[in-house]
Amino acid sequence: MKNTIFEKDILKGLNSQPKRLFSKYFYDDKGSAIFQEIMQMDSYYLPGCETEILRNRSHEIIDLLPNNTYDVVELGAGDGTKTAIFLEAILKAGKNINYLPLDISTDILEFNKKVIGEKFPGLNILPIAGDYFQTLEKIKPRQNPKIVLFMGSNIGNFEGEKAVEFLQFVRQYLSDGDFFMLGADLKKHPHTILMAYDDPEGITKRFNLNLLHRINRELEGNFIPEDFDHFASYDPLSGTTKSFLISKVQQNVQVAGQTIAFERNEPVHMEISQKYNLSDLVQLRKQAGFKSDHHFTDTRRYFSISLFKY
Ligand code: AVI
Repeated sequence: MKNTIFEKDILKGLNSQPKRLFSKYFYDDKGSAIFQEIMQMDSYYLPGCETEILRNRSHEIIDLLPNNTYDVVELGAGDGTKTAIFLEAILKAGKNINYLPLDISTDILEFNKKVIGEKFPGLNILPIAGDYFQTLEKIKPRQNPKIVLFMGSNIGNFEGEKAVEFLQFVRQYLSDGDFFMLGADLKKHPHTILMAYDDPEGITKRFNLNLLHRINRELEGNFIPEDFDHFASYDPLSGTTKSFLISKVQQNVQVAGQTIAFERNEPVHMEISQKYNLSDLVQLRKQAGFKSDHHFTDTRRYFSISLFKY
């Protein structure tokens, strides 16, 4: 019964009107590899901007941290390569830190521990595998003040109120003297944003279609991925990027023993990637119940690393 929740979510989404699939399921091994390709794309400006801020402004962020000792907790830590820049700066500032990378994937945590461990011998690294709930439960009893990192614009993949609910949820695990550090993508020229999600090489298309391959493999599906196009949109008023797969033909697809009917040109909504103004981030911080905020942007003001105080 390995795929019960996956199966339930996929069938629920495909039986909804409009049809829906969820981007949290993009990241099987193949999907994670395609995401690495996306991170290298010229048009996907996000990692470059975040890296620039970490390189140039980490010292300003660290100046706002009054304690000498911190547990640096990273949600969805991934391979830790960008975080290494922040860790280097915080160690250089003479603070004592422990690094707690949290991630659903044990493989990526092993890699993270190797990369960070080689770069900072002697740093105490405590990887914790599991979903956000399981992993945050484990860090709760620790006595050191915490800086919880949630980087890479991952917040943008929560829909609407879910972003606030997630921050409220994380805040429950924090206490006085703790900080939350958020990497968020900012509203900018719509063409720039659209190019990031609609690359001419078709890498983002492959990223979306990979979920159909995954459904075929894991849920006895018979999707023909070539029968679907990728379509991305950005609404400059709401700041919401949406991606869809579009059925090119009228067709019936089998998934886990069910028949799903698609009209010609019918969209399947796959993902949202929310973009913010600094004022939106202040609003988010207030709604989540944090006391204060500071924002550090790159020179083009494309991206913000925002520090919220508990
Ligand atoms: C992981 N997440 C922040 C990415 C984003 O920008 O929303 C996922 C992604 N989807 C398409 N390209 C990248």
